[in-house]
Amino acid sequence: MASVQQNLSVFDKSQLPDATKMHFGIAVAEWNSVITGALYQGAYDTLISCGVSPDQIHKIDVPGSFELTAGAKFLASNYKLDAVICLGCVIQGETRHFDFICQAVANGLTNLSVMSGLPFIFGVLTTDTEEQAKERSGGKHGNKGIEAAITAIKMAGLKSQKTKNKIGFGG
Ligand code: DLZ
Repeated sequence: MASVQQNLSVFDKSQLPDATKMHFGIAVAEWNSVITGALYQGAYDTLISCGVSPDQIHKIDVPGSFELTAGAKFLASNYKLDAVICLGCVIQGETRHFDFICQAVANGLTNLSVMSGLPFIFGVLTTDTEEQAKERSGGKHGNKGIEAAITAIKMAGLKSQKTKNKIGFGG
């Protein structure tokens, strides 16, 4: 329902977990690079504004959104991270590429999250037009890169909460 949707691009830092000791990976797709560059800037600036220092942020570029899963796994395997943010932009074309790419990256990141216990954040725009993508990467609908960074901090915070309270599937 539209009325209950939250625009996380506008956020209250005081409501977020302390991110100052967290480490993040960011995988960025090169396809539609103007859009994904804006998503990256939004995510990076948000992490910095929440007290994360540049050396706690590890970026990798991958050719397209389809490669985000492999890029994210590479980051998680090579750095000690609290969450991995994956940024891409898939624009509907005339062929079924769109469906295959979106499905693959959504499933890939879900599998990585479930298997590893590390949050892998789906910051992929899936739009009909370039205009819609622009509106969501610093336009009238905010910047989904900012939202992906906030989600990463929240999910990483859950992890430390769990560790503190020793909760888990086993009780
Ligand atoms: C091939 C392709 C197409 C048609 N469209 C997009 C797109 O809109 N956004 C995107 O991130 N990547 C696209 N790609 C590239 C694929 O993600 C992938 O890089 C190639 O299929 C090679 O595996």
